[in-house]
Amino acid sequence: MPTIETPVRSAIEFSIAVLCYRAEEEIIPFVENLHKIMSLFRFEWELILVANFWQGLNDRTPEVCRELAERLPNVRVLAEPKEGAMGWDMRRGLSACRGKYIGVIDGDGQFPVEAIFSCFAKIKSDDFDFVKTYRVHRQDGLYRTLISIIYNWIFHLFFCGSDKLRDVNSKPKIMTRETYRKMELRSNDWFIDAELILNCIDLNLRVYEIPVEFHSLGGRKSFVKPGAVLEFLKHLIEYRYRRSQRAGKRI
Ligand SMILES: Nc1nc2c(ncn2[C@@H]2O[C@H](COP(=O)(O)OP(=O)(O)OP(=O)(O)O)[C@@H](O)[C@H]2O)c(=O)[nH]1
Ligand SMILES: [Mg+2]
Repeated sequence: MPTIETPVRSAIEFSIAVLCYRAEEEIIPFVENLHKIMSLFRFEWELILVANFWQGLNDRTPEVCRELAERLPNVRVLAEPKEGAMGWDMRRGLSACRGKYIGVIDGDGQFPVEAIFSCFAKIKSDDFDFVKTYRVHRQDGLYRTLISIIYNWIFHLFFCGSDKLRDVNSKPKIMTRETYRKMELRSNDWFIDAELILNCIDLNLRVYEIPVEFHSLGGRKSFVKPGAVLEFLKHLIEYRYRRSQRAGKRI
């Protein structure tokens, strides 16, 4: 059974981590579609299915992902008991990526898989450090759009210079391995997306953004609660404090 410990076969050009949290069977069409398109590439690539789970919850996602990895080549599965929320999963997924270019996307189908290829083509052809999308059309309703507007507004208020970058939480996010290696990421929750962008700013990286359409959720209700904005605010204050501490040490 393919696991994350699979030894390195050869130089992998591109790895993409797919966040599959509690997706169960709904992850199948997304992965099959992504795999079909990736199979057209003539270089080495891999898909990392992040199927981490909360112990005690009845969640079939790990076994669904393992079945996918058994029948689809170049697919590996991360299925560990969760020690954190989305940020923890994202960091685990990115760290498992072995490619020269690495990235992450949600597996709930809200972002079109094609966006992965637009981002990958851009980072490769124009030598950027980090390429992400921003959502121009959202079909996920007023509630989520409003939360995102408040989220981004607070972010830009806190960090001058960040206003050149739109839509902190949009994915896919693709970067070079070298970029990821330089970053200092510690968030276990939704703040991870902001942390990635703040690292881009602090490290003065070359970032490019591509417009994307964001689809509705379909079956399930949004996982994002209004409290996420307060949690975000708390993390922003902490990040600013840490940043000033770092600057203080350098003087
Ligand atoms: N909510 C949640 N998502 C997680 C977690 N771990 C990983 N994820 C992944 O994070 C991705 C983004 O989460 P979503 O809840 O879809 O975030 P969103 O699209 O901004 O918001 P909604 O779709 O409205 O819930 C999903 O693809 C999940 O697989 C977790 O602990 N909680
Ligand atoms: Mg979603």
